[in-house]
Amino acid sequence: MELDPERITVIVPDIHARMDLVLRVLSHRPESADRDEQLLTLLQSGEAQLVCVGDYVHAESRAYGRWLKAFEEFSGGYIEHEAMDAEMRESLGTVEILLELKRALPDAVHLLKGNHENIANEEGSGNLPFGKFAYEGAMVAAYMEQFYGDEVLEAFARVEHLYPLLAVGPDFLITHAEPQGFYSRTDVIEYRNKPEVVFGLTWTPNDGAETGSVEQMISHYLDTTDALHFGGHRPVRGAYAVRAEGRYVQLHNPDAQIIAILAPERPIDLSRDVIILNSKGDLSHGEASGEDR
Ligand SMILES: [Mn+2]
Repeated sequence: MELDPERITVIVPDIHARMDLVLRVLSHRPESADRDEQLLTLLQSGEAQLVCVGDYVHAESRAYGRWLKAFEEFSGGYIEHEAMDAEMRESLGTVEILLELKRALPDAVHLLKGNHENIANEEGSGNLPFGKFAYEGAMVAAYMEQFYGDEVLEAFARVEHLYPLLAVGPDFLITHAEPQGFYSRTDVIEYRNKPEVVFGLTWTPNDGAETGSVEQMISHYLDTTDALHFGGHRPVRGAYAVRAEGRYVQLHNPDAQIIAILAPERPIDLSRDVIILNSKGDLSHGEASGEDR
């Protein structure tokens, strides 16, 4: 997906069913804008564009206790389903907000695919079944089948398969995960027939990328060598972490609300452009910690 080089770009990492994060982003007033307006207004006027890096569903560790209760409900065939209802309200509510935005502002809102965009919990097409705190993938697929039916489940899955994998800006790239290898323009455009491209841009663990993959991606897609590649996927402790010799920027801190705002024709400066909207503790800006948890 080619981004508009003349708009402000707002990058939102892994949302994981945090509806409040989406609302806070939309009401944020970017300092780099020409006018003091909320992002939503700037999206409507065509001055800004929003890129979400994927992973819209599944509350993470903040809902650990609820996942354990929901697993008991799942094991009992959802005769009781209070905990899972709460989880699904947040997950489906987040996707509903994002898709309403996409439908209203198709040129200004871009939703990339993450590894959690796999409602059917399938293995194949670059997807793997998901389970971290419980059997989230299986639990969600069963819930969808039982309470919404196959038709809704299949339609939801079709939308997920259509989410793009890569956004190309003037001096930056955005994917869900660090590129595991190098994927050419043709590979990415033909990703629906190339599961290895889907997998390689959504699942890469820390230290799982081939040496030089980010640098190759940047030099293939962009004219400038002074560019960065942004992604989410693996949690970081500070505001962001850098890998791949400083070229790959990881934004996802599950305990905070962190975005990046890149203005056109202004060199990227992470200490200024990574914005902490909200955090529980005192996050030192720019502290890098690429540790997985
Ligand atoms: Mn992910």
